Amino acid sequence: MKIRSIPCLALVALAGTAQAYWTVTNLNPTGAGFSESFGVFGTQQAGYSLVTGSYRASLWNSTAASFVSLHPSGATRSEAYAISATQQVGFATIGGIPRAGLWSGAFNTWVDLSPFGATSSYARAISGNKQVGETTLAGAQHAALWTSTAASWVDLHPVGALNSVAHGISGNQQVGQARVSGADRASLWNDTPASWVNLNPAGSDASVAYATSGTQQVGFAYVGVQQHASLWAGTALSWVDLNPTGANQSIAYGVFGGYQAGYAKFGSTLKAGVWTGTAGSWMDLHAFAPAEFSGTVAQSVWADPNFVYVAGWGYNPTLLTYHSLLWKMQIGRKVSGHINTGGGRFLLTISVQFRNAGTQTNVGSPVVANVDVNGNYVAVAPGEANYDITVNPSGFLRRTINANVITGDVTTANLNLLPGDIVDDNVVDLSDYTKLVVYFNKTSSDAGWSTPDAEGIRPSDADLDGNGVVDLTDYTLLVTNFNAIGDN
Ligand SMILES: [Ca+2]
Ligand SMILES: [Ca+2]
Ligand SMILES: [Ca+2]
Repeated sequence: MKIRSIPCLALVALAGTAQAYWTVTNLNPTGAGFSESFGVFGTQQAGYSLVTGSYRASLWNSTAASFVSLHPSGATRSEAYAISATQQVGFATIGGIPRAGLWSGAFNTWVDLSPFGATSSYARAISGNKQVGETTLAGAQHAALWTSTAASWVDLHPVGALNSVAHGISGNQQVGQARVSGADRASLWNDTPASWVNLNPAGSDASVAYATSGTQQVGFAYVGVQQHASLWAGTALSWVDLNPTGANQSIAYGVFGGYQAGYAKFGSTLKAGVWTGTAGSWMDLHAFAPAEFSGTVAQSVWADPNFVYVAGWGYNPTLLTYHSLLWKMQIGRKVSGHINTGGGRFLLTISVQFRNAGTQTNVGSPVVANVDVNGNYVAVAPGEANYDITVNPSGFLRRTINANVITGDVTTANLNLLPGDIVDDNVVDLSDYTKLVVYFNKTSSDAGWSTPDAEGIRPSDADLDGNGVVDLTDYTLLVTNFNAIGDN
């Protein structure tokens, strides 16, 4: 993406009940006042960060600590809008003029793409060795196409348009907007001004296309007075309204591999989301963002056979800042549910082993799943088959349940765990009791709290409820489950 409207954001209470299979990473570099991501490709993200008083084009590799400044020498401001393989595009303001530019992963690789005489230019998307954006010459904003040098500049401006901008590119196809007959029209080109196609849906007052990938283009079109996220397949007639039920505004900024990314506004709350081709496919990504963000927007999407990556930003109303965010989802059938620890210690992660159903034959390695604050976990299955899943956390008896993902995800794989197995042999018996007695009244501030004894048992293992002391509560848990045997 590309055009950023400063939205009206409001506080919102997060639902917190969604299945947490998207992980979210805050990419804001340490010390940065603001940051946003506009592009994602592979594990890398492009955007900007406000660092030491200036906007700096930024490159990340999926963590805040990986931040690299692309800010060229002599620039007063720079932003990166898109990334493809090892290259990034955006602009840098040098000599008072915003100049379209191209990087190859470092600030000193900057290539100035601005045509001679342009009063401003911006590169907004990249595909292979081609870049698109816009230039302003003699006061007129024109869609632009480059092949990695300023001299390669091609003016894509359609005949008769007042102004035009190219926002996206995929291979030989460019998308954007052209102002025709007084309104912006979502636009499609194939490398030349004469190839211009008007994507504006019949009856819509205005529209913009922000991205293209393969045969799909996305953006928005006005439906009445509302902006609706939109999907096209090369023609105005192919237009699909992606606006989710209940949303009063939406825009799609990114498309890749059948996924569309953007936001929908519910009431006054902006929610990042992803679609797969229809309004009904809307997936709310806002629900997975940290609660500090009252609003979120997705700007770009990329996918490989294993993961879907979405880059964007969140607004923090307490700090009044925007932070660059990365959402990531592992592709595959998912098994999810609630972990009930039966009064035992809270588990931050759980190691889930998939087996062929009804057997003890493992399928693949254990999957380590995070457990959210509500005790919910999600594990991605190794395939689409009838599995059992088995877990055996330290201090608990083994639990094994069926999880058949042949026809779809399983969302009710609740794991009811029994604590008390201090000596980890899958039965709660006298040896566990003996250890509890030995370590009774030990606390986490005692020396040796986490030191294994001759049998490999630590005092902390006897702290069954994890509150930092071995006491009567732990004893009661053990007694409650005395003689219980774990699953196979
Ligand atoms: Ca165990
Ligand atoms: Ca035991
Ligand atoms: Ca305890």
